[in-house]
Amino acid sequence: MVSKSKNKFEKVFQEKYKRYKNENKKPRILLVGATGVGKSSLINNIFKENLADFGAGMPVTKSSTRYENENLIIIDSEGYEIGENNVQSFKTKIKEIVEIEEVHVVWYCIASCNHRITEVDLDTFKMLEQLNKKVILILTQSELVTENEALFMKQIISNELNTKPFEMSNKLALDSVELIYRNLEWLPEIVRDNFIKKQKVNLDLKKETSNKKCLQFALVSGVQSVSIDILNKFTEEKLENQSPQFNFILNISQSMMMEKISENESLKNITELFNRYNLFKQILEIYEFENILNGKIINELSYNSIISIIINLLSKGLDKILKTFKMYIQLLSKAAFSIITTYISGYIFSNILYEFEKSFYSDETEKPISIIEQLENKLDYFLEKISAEIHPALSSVLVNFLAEEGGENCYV
Ligand SMILES: Nc1nc2c(ncn2[C@@H]2O[C@H](COP(=O)(O)OP(=O)(O)OP(=O)(O)O)[C@@H](O)[C@H]2O)c(=O)[nH]1
Ligand SMILES: [Mg+2]
Repeated sequence: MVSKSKNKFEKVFQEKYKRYKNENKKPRILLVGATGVGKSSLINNIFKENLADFGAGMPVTKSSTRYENENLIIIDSEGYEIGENNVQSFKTKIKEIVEIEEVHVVWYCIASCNHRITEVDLDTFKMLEQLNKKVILILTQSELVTENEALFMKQIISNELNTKPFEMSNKLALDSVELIYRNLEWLPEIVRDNFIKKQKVNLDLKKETSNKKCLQFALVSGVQSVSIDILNKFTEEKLENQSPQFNFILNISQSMMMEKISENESLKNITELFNRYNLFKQILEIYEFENILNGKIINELSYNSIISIIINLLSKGLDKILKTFKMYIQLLSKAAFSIITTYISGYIFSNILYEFEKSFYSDETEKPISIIEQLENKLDYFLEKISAEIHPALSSVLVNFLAEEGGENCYV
């Protein structure tokens, strides 16, 4: 009896803890502004997801709804009617929300085409700042006003509210990239990865983040490769006694065409393969690539066929680029070799996803799948481009690594 209730307690505890832990990593954004200024549209533009896709919202207060998906929490507050004298009641409603819900940033929306800031906006914005909230002012519907009108609005805002507004339009071409950076600056570190992952307007940021991961994993690879050499000396016998798991991993690695694995190097290659597998997994997550594959646009092609095209591209790319780096490889240690291969495969992978998504989220009619074909056709051009980017970054990793290893004499 006791143990039954203990189990139940544990189960409930685990569930709650898991929820708490996940929730902790979700950016919490509060939308504020008059009705019809474009709060909901903004969410759709930045995250390429409708609030309705988040599922049924839950009320936070009578006048606000909390939408939550696996990575993000949006609190949508009811807009006020422009022209009505509602300063106090609106302020009170917004205050109630931030007292209940710990929001990370407020996206305060004002429509450019209203040509003025209302008293409600002025007062509510100031109140939020006084409550120590991070408030980002977004001028929506900017394409509906002339350049001069927009300038005028921005001037009023910087005079009255002492903040730099971000201009948005239906097409979103304006300040969306800067808006993303401002959010990152203000969001707590623990939720930043989820924000980078969910936003769909600054793909360069995804590339930057993936690149950092490539460096991290490349260095791990280098260190692993050195320690495995030492480990090998002591465990040679055990290695020859191959377990089923061992063979299984060997098979996967061979079918992934990452590298030809020679028998005596297999342990090192397996740790490296795991490392690389984890790197790929994280890059996929940064780009939220599975969403695309499961999405509406690609249905003619299956998940598997796209993955196999990517892997094919990746292995061709790796072969080709490694030839460029042959000089490094001959000169440097095994550790450096692991660094180079891990880094380059991650980098190519990230670039493939980057090109793919760029076409996916752009308004051009070009189908993403044709991008993959183009990449295959223009492989040389594509790889040259990447090669040029890899060179400086990789040199700096190698220099750091070798300096730590005391291997300066490898430079010759
Ligand atoms: N031209 C233009 N229209 C926009 C823009 N943003 C939103 N709209 C349109 O404005 C209308 C209202 O947009 P919503 O996103 O529903 O506005 P909201 O602030 O969420 O409105 P409420 O939830 O009712 O308070 C819709 O018809 C949108 O299509 C924009 O940047 N440019
Ligand atoms: Mg709305």
